[in-house]
Amino acid sequence: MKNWKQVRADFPILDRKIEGKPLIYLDNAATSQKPLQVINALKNYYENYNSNIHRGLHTMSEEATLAYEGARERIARFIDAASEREIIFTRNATEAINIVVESWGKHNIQAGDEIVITAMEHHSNFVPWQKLAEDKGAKLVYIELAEDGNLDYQMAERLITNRTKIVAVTQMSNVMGTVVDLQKLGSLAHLNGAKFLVDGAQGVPHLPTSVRESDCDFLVFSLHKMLGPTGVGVLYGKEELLDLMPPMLYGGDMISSVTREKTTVNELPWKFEAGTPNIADVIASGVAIDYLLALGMENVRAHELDLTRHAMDLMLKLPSIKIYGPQNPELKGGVISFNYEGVHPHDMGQILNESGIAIRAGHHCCQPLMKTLGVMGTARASFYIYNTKEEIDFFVEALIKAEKVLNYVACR
Ligand code: 7TS
Repeated sequence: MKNWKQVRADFPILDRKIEGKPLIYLDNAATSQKPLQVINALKNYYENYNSNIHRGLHTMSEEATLAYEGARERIARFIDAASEREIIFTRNATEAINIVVESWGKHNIQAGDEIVITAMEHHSNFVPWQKLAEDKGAKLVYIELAEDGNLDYQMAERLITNRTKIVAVTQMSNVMGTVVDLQKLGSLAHLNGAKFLVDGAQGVPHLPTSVRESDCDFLVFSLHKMLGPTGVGVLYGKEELLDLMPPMLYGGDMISSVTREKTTVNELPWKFEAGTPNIADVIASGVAIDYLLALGMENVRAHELDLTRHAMDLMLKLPSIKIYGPQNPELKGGVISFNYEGVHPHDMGQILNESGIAIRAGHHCCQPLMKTLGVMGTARASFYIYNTKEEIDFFVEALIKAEKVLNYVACR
């Protein structure tokens, strides 16, 4: 058994008060909080060895290069990549998807081809593909949700065909927490000669993830959702694919030699990392990965499942709250989207904030999914390693209180 109370002590922000009440942070799907270890790594870099990487021969530059490349190695290990050459640092998951669209999609998708996504994609794994499809005369095809809130895998079997060039799906819905069967979709993609991209922005921070097990061709995620700083994302790609893809940005650091006549592109992974990268934040991201590795992702998943079971148990007893997506906690991550009948989710968010509870309300960058669900938006609570059952009890009590206030307003 992990000591989760001890974990909490590593997060100074959790001592904060909001509206005079202890902060209960349930907006982890938007971004996670950062432990002292990560905050200190940033401070240590700027206080002790701030320098540019890959170029200086001086001690500090060597230290910074080692720490930066060390973070890459740890990330490769964390997602079970075959080599750190397959790990490209980007600004966030969104930029990583755009690199695939720009550098792989533009050269491999033609008129009449099909791009398969799901009805629950975040705009980041939707808008770039929609634009590419428009530009190329290709077709976007959607795997819809089944009655039970899961993906309709029978439909996936029908939709993924030899016209499909890529299947691009989220590992976990940022709205409903729905966990996707990657092995199933990946093998359908590969059986039909298509590539397989996984948007791991919500999955990688919360679930054990192995790129070799899911056999995905690309995986993208953002470190700020997994204890790291903002400004660092990852594009994982199979080496043989990345090797064939042209760089997206040209300039310093992505070259191996330049003459007036010709530039030779650097090898992987640096050919995709033009210019001075986000050195401090990448180094601190390596520390975030260490933190998660020390906890063990199986334990992280088990803790969140425990919290989700508890929350679903209590919330399903509230008659006027509707919960979207799978109702079985075993099939979802620690993300619960709900609405109180007749109440705008923003009002719900505001009332909860008065009790010190931070949730997100709105469309969660999933407008097409909102349309499918027939709502303008939802209120969303999302959990992470430092949340406790006591916080969930408090949250559900606040929901009950909110219900009374809203009922009173509704009846007047
Ligand atoms: N994909 C998914 C599934 C996401 O949930 C998000 C961010 C992204 C991509 C984009 O990540 P970024 O780091 O590039 O911005 N999701 C959310 C959210 O649910 N609330 O705020 C951000």
